[in-house]
Amino acid sequence: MGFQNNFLWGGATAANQCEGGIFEGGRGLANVDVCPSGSDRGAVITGHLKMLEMDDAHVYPAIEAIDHYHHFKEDIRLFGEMGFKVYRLSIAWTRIFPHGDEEEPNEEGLQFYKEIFEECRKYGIQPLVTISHFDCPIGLIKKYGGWRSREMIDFYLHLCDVLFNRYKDYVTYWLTFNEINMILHAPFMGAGIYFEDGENEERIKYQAAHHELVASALATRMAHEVNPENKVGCMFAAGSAYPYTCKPEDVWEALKTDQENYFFVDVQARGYYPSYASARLAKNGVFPVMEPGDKEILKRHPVDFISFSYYNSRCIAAPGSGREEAGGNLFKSAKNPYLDFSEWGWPIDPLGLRITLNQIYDRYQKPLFIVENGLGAVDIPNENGEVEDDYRIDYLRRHIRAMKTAVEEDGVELMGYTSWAPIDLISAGSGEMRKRYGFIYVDKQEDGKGTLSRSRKKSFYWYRKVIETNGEVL
Ligand code: BGP
Repeated sequence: MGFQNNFLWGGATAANQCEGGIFEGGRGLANVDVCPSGSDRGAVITGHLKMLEMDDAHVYPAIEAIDHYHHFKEDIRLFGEMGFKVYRLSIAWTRIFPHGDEEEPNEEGLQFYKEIFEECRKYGIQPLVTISHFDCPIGLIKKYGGWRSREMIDFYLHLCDVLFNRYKDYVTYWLTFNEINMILHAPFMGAGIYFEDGENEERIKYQAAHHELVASALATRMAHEVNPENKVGCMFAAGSAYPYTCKPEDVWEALKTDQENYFFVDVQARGYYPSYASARLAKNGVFPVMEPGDKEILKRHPVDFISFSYYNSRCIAAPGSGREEAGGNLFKSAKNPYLDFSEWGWPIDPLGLRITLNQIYDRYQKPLFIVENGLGAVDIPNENGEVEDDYRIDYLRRHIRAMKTAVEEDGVELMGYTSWAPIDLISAGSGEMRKRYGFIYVDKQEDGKGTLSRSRKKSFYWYRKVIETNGEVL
C-alpha cells in the first residue's frame, strides 16, 4: 500500500528564521526581529520583557539569518535536487505591509515571493504558504498591542486579500497561523503580545486566541472565494500528552493538557468552542469577549485539512509530584524515563508520532499534513568538510517509519510531510544558529562568521532516496 502517489514530500522554513535582509526591499520590522538570542530571550518571547526598539544588542541573529533573501535560487535548486514536491515557507508580513496598516502593499516584497514561487515552479515544487509564522509587525504592536486587539483581524485579512489574489496562479495550499496554540506559551513571539504588570495574562491570551480564530475562519472563507481550488489548513504544535503513571490524577492532568492543545483545532476544524473550554474559561473568568456573528463565522468556515508540527510527545504528572522536567518546544513536561533525548533535551519518540496521528485523525477525520518534524543538533563537518549526520537520518527514518505504519495499518489519511528544516537556519526557541536541522549545511557560525556557502550533508542524499521511492527505501 504505502503512501499515496501524490504524497507531498518536502521541507519547511519560516521567513524570520532564514531570510535575513530585514532592512532590504522596503521591509518593516516585526516582533521576531527584536527577540534576542541570549538569556533575555525567554522573557521577551513570553511577553514579560518589552524590547520594541532595535539596537545592536538584539538584532543578531535575525538580521542576516542564512540570507535566504539573496540565496533563495540556490536553496530552491537544492530542494529540487532532493526531489521536493512541496516547499513550506512563510511570508514576512512586513515585506508586504511594512508597518502592518498601510493601504497599499509594498510591491518589492510581493515581487520577492513571486520570484520564489517561480523558482519553485521550475522544479515542479508546490508552495505551501504559512501566512503568519511567528510574525507580527512592530507597527501594529505599538499601536494596538498585537493580537490582543480585535483590529488585528482586519489588518490580517487585508494581507490575506493581497496574498490570495496576487498569488492565485502559484499557491493553492495555505496555513493561516503557525502553531496557533503557541500563543499560550510564547505570546510575544506567537502574537505580538507583551504584558503590563498586574494584567490577567490568561484573559489576554484567550482573547487574542479568539481574534486569531475568527481571523483564520474569515481567511478560510476568503481563500475559497478567491479560488475554489484553495485548500486551507490550521497548524498547531502537536505531541500527545502521556500520563506519567496510571494514577488517575496523572491521567486527568494529561487529558487536560491535550485538551488545552486541541482547543484550537477543535474550533478551527469543528467550528465551535468545545464544551470543556467554554466551561473552564468561564469558570476562570477568562472567556473571551465575542462579537455577534463570531460563532456563525467559526461554524461556517472550518479548515480543509489539519497540519501540525511534531517533535516529541509529552509526559504529564499531577502538580506537586516533584517529577524531573524535560525540555521540548516551549512546553513543560515531566521527563519520560523510557525515552532518549536530543542534545537540547527534547524527547525522541517516533511511536509518539503514530499515536499523535491516530489521536488527531480519530478526533477530526480530516486529512492530516505533518508540516514540521526534525532533529536539532550540533553538526561538525569532518576533515573533508562533510557532515555525516547519521543521527539525523536515524531520527527521521524512525519517524517516517512510524508515519508509514499509521497510514498503512491504522488508515490515517495523510497528505504530506515537510521536515523542519531542509536547510540550517536560526532556532525559534533559542535564537541560536548552532542548533541545526538541515539536509543542507550553511557555513554560518554562532558568532555570525562564515561564508554562507551551502553544502549537502549525508542526510541530503538519504532524503532524496526517500522521496524518489515514495518512502519505500528508508
Ligand atoms: C516550532 C516552530 C519552528 C521551529 C521549530 C523548532 O515551534 O514552528 O519555527 O523553529 O519549532 O524549534 P527550535 O527552532 O526552537 O529548535
